Amino acid sequence: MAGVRHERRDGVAVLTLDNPPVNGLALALRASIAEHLEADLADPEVRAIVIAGAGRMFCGGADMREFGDPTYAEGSTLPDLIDLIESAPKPVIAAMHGVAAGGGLELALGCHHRLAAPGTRLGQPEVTLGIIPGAGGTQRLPRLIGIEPALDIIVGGALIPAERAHAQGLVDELVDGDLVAGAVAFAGKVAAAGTAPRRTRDLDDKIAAAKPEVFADFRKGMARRARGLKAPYACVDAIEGLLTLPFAEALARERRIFVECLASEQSKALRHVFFAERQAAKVPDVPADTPARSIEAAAVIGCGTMGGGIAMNFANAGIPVRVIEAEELALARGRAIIERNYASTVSKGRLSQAEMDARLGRITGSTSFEDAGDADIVIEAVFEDMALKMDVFARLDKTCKADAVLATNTSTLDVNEIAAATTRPEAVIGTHFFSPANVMRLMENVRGDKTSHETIATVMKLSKKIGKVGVLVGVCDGFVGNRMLYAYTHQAHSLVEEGALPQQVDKVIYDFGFPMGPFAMHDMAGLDVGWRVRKAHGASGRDSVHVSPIADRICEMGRFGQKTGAGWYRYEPGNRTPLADPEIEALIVSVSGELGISRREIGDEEILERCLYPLINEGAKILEEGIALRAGDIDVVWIYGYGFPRQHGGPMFYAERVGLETIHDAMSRLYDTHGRLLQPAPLLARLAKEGTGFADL
Ligand code: 3H9
Repeated sequence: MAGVRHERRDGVAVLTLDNPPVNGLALALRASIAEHLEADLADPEVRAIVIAGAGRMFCGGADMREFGDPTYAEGSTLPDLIDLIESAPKPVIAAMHGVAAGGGLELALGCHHRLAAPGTRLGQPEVTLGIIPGAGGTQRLPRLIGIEPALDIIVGGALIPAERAHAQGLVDELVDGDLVAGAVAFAGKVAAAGTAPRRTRDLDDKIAAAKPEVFADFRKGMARRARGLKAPYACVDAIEGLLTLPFAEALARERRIFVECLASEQSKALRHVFFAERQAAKVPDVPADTPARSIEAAAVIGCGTMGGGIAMNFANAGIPVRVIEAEELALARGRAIIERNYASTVSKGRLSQAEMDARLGRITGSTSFEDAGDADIVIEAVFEDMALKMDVFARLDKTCKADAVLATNTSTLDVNEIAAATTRPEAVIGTHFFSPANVMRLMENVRGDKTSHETIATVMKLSKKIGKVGVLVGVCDGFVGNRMLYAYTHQAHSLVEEGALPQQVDKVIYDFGFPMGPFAMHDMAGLDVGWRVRKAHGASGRDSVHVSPIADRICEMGRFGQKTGAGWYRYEPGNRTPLADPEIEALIVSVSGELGISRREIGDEEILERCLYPLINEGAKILEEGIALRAGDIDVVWIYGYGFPRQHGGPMFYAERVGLETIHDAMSRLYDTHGRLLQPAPLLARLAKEGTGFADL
């Protein structure tokens, strides 16, 4: 039961928040804090109060599990509790460790002083959940640190280290060693000084000189980052109340905006993503206590763009990694790319030179497979060719230590076939990274028929350790992500054959919230990749996702996208902006003619449906086949691997918002007109009929 642990030390009451896993401020915890606080304030033996957190952290904010409750915003609220703390006549001190986030930080802002253990991370991440700080954060944080730094924290949503928070004036002191003992001593001193409590709501020195234009300027600067999102603007609106309204009114306005955001579709979607991401880490038949191997050293086979990016992930996480290439020249080329990547981060001020050197120092190269022998995990990232991969795995089988994990970065090939090249298929797993592998957060971990629980547990744990979001999927052509991508891009190509132009399709998808449309994406990734996949499938006719006559013709012209300066679009030298190309438009019209299609006007709504519904339909098949464990896993794959707009919650969540019946009806119509590839998934048909959803499965 959520509650407060209460003790008394040297006349100082210590209230320790205790509500695992993150001391979320649930109703029961709020009530318990208020009850103890009132008793301590009434007790003449108590000189001061310290609020601390049990377990791993001070407090992760409001208990989001309560947000679904329609009565959440009513009754005894966190703002009421914080007002009680701030109004207290005795000093109240927050002693923070681990994390102080959201409502947790707001609780601390209401205290009269804030202490933190070094390394504590603090912030207002509400915006990432589609809401704003709703317990005074927008009014108290700027009073402590100034408007611009507060805008950065509240609108940015990232947690900042206590050291920076200390420099900004958010944290009064950093406490080395025993935090609570330090806080009790601090509280004793403040009480002995007998000065009036320092209430954040009364501070105005950091905001007195602020100019109202600061908000308009900030809004202008955030347009790109906040595209399609409502909460970042709501945050700025709420903070703006600081300069126009008395404290109590500004607080009431903040509350109204918070409640409005909480009820919004965007917030529901973003909260779904938060929980889906955490759920994805759990594999029902591989319990949390499954022994996982510790990864102290890694090796990557292949130092191309993918291999180099994968190696950087290990180096960034402090794990030494050996990169193995067939030739010195390739190794040197790969290393130069890695160095360039790090140097670019340093030049942007996001990494120190010393840290870059340390990371580079963890990456060593070799041209001998034997040098992968002592690695705890080896990730193969060679060319996408089954014979080559099988050869690599057969060699790894001979050279790697007995308990090593042997992973493949294949994006489409059969992991079972690759595993069969070894004598230890239980140690073989897919770890599908997304390009650029040092940036994209998704790791699609592919479980083969014989992959052991220990191997799965090791790789899922590793994903988190190297800052990735790991999702476990099963074997099929393209796994979850690329299989759905085929359905999506095939429709995009069909639309162009039927009458649309690439720039029209791309605009619709961009406006929906993707970072770019399918054609700009192809040009960025390189058209030769898809061309090779299509050739490998050797499909013909129009009844396969692996047929695209226009794309083939563009490749035959030597236009492979950005890297050759032309693809579906043309590019000016040194510029990555896609420009519509009359030559391609003429080619499209001519191929349509060759296919016997009379081109027609295609509306934006049809484009969106034709691109998204078949993608969702494929997701339903994947779910039914058990390739993905949960609909939420598919959402996570598409958000972190393909840029599906987070504010729509991922394709499967979005489908439920649109209505499965609507999607099923549209798919049935498309199937009647366009044939086999668009046949509604049986699961979609069943759920639409039952009126239930993917989340109910
Ligand atoms: C808010 O505060 C609103 C206020 O402004 C106004 C109110 C009036 N509630 O991430 P992890 C669960 S909004 C409930 O793996 P880590 C999570 O689902 C909130 N549950 O740990 C998982 O459960 P399970 C603003 C929560 O150590 C478990 O805890 N706060 C909450 O890597 C472990 O999570 C935020 O936005 C919660 N608030 O990271 C912070 N938070 O084990 C959200 C987590 O069953 N939380 N859980 O899967 C985080 O960013 C990270 O969890 C945190 C710890 C950094 C705290």
